[in-house]
Amino acid sequence: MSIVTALPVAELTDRIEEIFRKAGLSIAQSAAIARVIAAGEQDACKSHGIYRIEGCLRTLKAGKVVPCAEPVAVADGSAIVRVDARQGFAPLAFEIGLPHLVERTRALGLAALVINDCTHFSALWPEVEALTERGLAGLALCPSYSAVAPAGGQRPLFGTNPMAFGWPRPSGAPYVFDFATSMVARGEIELHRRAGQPIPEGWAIDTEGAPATDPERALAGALLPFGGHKGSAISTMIELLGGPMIGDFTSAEALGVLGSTSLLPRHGELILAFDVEQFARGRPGDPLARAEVLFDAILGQGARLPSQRRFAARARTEVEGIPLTAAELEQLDRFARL
Ligand code: NDP
Ligand code: PYC
Repeated sequence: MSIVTALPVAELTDRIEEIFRKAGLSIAQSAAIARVIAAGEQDACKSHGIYRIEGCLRTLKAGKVVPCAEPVAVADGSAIVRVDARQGFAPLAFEIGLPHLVERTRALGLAALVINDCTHFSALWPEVEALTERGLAGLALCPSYSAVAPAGGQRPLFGTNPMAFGWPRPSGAPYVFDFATSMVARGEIELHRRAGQPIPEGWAIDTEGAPATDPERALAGALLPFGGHKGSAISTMIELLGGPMIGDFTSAEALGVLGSTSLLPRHGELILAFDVEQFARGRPGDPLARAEVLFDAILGQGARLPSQRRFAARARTEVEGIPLTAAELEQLDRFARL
């Protein structure tokens, strides 16, 4: 990858926001989207950085997402906060629901944010990190659209169904993991296709059920769940909690409504938040201090914590700017001219 320039985070964020403003999104929608896409680039998460702009614009052009949607939050004093995204993109809906979720969690110890009718295209760590920044633990999940075969099956059924978890730490970066429940995110396979590179065996199968290393054949066939039947079951759980339980689409239903895998799907998202101190109240030991013992033990074996790579990239890009190739810069310029 030949890097030609490094853009300051704020400049990249402004450029992305401008692209979405020009495409007809409201200021609030554009700004929220720009923040998550720039954050993806800042953390060197290429499968959910500026690469995603094209899919968002395509989905917009196809009329599958409402550009100026104004999400509405309903917090009725219960543990469940609901945000109707009104068929807009997810980032603004989350930002609107977040203060309510935090307030409910501090009041009750445990609360949930249900987002309905949103197009979610980004990584999930921004959601759980927003909670850890406020001293809470969090779990976020959402279906997507059918792209992954169940373990033992051969046809797409589950989405790539991501799940992220965050735990606040007394100092420094939180403990966060965030992954698709397929072997990799579909975006990763799309990036291989774009680069003309094969994918490792074990990520996907072709339409005949044979191992696929050609990204084109993999995308036409099915991705595989991570961890065999275990990943398959976790993915099923995400379908259930992030679909029927919150009155929203399963991945199969989302694909049925969308009718194409070239656009971004509309579905729901579930975010659970935990006030760790309240859960541990009356029990021996400080839960956050005890967690540090666990993290130290992981690191003590020479293993790394999830998100360490991301946080290192974040620290680096804050100082050096976000490295972009000539092709990426050209793409940003092209989108700005649309
Ligand atoms: P990866 O497999 O790249 O990474 C998964 C997680 O594992 C990250 O937290 C990563 O940390 C961590 N990790 C990787 N290697 C190690 C290691 N050796 N030791 C410890 N931890 C490690 O992610 P995926 O391809 O599965 O997913 C990428 C993104 O795609 C996610 O952000 C996900 O939310 C997003 N996605 C979004 C969807 C949507 O519908 N919106 C659908 C599917 C995926 P680190 O980042 O530091 O390497
Ligand atoms: O990379 O699998 C993926 C994905 C689906 C929706 C957003 N990202």
